[in-house]
Amino acid sequence: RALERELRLAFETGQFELYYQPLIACEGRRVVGAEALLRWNHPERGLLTPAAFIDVLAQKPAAAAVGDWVLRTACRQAAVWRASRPDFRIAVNLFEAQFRSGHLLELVREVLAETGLPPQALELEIVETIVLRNDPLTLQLLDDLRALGVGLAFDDYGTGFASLSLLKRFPVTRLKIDRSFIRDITTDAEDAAVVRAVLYLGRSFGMEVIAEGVETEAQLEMLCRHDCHEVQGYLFGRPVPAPVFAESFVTGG
Ligand code: G
Ligand code: G
Ligand code: MN
Ligand code: NA
Repeated sequence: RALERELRLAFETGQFELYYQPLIACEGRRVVGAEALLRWNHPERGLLTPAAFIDVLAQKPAAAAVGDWVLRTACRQAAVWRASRPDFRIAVNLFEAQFRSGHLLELVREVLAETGLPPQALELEIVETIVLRNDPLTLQLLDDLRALGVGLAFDDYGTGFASLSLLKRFPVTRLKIDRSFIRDITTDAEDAAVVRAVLYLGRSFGMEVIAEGVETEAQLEMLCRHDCHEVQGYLFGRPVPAPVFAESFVTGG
């Protein structure tokens, strides 16, 4: 398809860019890291968010190359920022294609060695479709990644079909509550119940929990009151280019 060829060309000519959004600890309301998020500087259509291309890209073999570039670029950036913020963590989204590439473990090892980033400073975000395949190689790979010491976060948690038993079998270290549950948390009793249940689940399994899409003080207050560990959302900052992020959250501010 046309979009596929365009995506490949875009990657080869450097039209992809990473934006960074702050991750904030409820305790002390400190910036503890960033999530790297892909953007496409399209020559005609301007800046595109993943909504415009990620589903097509994810299905193509090129996703592995793009994902590997995201991982390497984000880790290099994090290594720079850790010079002024020693505890800084970088969260990177993985494509399923990277799990099938056969070199993900080696790549992560190599990127950590090359950047000097300690493994606990890297968190890989996976969506449940990756684990729902129940593929023994994927399970093994997740175990191996975890054994390296990198964090593994379950992204968009609560939106899919991930059964509770998956949490028992996968070495996940963090749950990211999907923003659809956060939006009405202060007015919708059922959403609030879901969020409290995920927080309880996280605690029971020894996992940390981060809430996405936090836009108001009221949402923040409620999440922190229920011992949510971290939050992410427009209340603290939108995804921005690296220099802007550095100015607001690393060297400046
Ligand atoms: O940046 P934005 O909030 O619009 O991201 C939308 C979705 O696109 C996110 O939920 C995320 O899962 C996905 N996404 C963004 N950047 C990347 C990336 O680098 N790799 C993968 N696999 N997904 C990404
Ligand atoms: O990987 P994931 O799909 O979770 O990426 C986070 C997505 O959520 C990105 O597309 C980002 O732009 C979006 N996002 C982050 N914070 C907020 C927020 O406070 N409100 C809304 N509506 N979207 C957000
Ligand atoms: Mn994510
Ligand atoms: Na998400």
